[in-house]
Amino acid sequence: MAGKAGISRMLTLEVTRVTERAAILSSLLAGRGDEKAADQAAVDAMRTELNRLDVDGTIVIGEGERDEAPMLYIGEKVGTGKGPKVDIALDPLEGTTLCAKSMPNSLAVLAMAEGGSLLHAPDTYMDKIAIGGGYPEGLVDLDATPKENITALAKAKGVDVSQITACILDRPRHADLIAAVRATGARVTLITDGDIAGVINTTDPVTGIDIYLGIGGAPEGVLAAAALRCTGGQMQGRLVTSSDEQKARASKMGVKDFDKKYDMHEMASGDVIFAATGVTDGSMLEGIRYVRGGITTHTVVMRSSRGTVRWVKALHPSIEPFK
Ligand code: VTB
Repeated sequence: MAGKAGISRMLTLEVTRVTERAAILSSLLAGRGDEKAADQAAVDAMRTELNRLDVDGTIVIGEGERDEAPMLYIGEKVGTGKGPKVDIALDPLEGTTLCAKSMPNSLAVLAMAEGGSLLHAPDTYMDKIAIGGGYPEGLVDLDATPKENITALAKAKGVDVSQITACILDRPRHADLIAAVRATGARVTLITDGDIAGVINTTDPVTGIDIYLGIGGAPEGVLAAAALRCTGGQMQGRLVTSSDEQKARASKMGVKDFDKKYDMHEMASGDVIFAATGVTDGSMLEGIRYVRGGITTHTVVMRSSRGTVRWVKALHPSIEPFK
């Protein structure tokens, strides 16, 4: 049955299967110190599964541009071609280093949306700000100072600033940002990688994260926006293009205004399905477990048109895919 906005809800389960397979196959390489191999396993699995789906899919956020990524490159057609036209954004293994080192929070991630509804983001950086649901629209803003944002958030949450936790990628480029947030009295949780999870964490009170701030990958920004479209919350992003070469990449993707501040609704519009399966254990999801009788996966899959968030725990009796 096609939903009002045109993307079948039946695809929710199909998309789950795709991230499950990518997570299982990359988990075989978790903790073995080889990022490339772990990533490749996820890419291969994701591509194989995507090509079994009855969709006319185009990769809009993928492993890179055609000349640098042999598989799941931007513009690659996937699926049998028989179904609806869909845009696909993916990160087969978000946090390759985390997986290779068997550290928490590596995920297999995919978003599928009606054709033409995901921002074609270049492989550059993006400055991001995100908060969870239930706050007045426009409460925080990418152009406001950390102090303004944190103070407004504490007031709206009804707590002292010292009770606010900001999640930031631990990078030298964020030294001033981290200092400014700490100077407000708020707490900073630093992450080494994985800012898709960092953004999504703002939507889940158990994580203790109230706000995500800072510069990470632009593709990861679009994937996070797709997730927030489903869960509720607010996010803004702005591309960071520091060289002519990066500007040229952005232009090639159709970006006209390099300084544009994108709202999450502009990064992911229309009907969106988002799925993430844990590879290693994380703040949101359990990682892959090898148990008696098979392999367990833990996936969150959500759909924007209704705002349904499903947590899917699956037992796969064998590593072989079901034909
Ligand atoms: C983030 C993070 C990723 O890249 O987007 C980050 O979410 C940004 O790039 O997991 P730098 O590492 O250059 O700061 C990752 O760490 C890796 O894709």
